[in-house]
Amino acid sequence: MATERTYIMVKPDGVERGLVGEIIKRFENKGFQLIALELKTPDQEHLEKHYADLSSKPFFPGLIKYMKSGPVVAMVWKGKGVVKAGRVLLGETNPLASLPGTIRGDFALDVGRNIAHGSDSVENAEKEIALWFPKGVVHHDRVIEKLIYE
Ligand code: DAT
Ligand code: MG
Repeated sequence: MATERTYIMVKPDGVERGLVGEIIKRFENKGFQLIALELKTPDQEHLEKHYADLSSKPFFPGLIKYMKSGPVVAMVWKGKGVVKAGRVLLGETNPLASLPGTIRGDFALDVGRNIAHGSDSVENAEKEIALWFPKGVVHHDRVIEKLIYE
């Protein structure tokens, strides 16, 4: 059974625009398993930890302000190749460079309002999951597993 996990987050603009269901639907349709989900209002310190690798970037203060502007939907998804596949479902960082059919390609225009986050490596995914879900995730063996994996 696939054990790879990724951290996916609908950002405040995605929540405000009512795109939570749309984003969840795309991960469900693909066959990935939802193993954690919570609506959260992270504080400055938490967001600075999440985006620590970008702290020297000029857009960092604006990024943190935007991420604090409303609730986010924090999720963990599990499945074969889910980290890379999650990034493919999301599209490019810059929505204008994202193909139609991707989340950012279909629903966003500006890099600073790109609707959703997805971990960029297995290692970072595990770090982000530990940060956002310190109490852990749900462990459940789906009955449909053999219809999704050969
Ligand atoms: P991604 O979210 O695709 O992993 P990233 O980790 O490089 O991209 O950056 C995190 C977020 O920071 C990104 O989703 C939007 C914002 N961001 C990145 N580059 C930016 C830029 N040049 N101007 C404004 N915001 C930017
Ligand atoms: Mg990133």
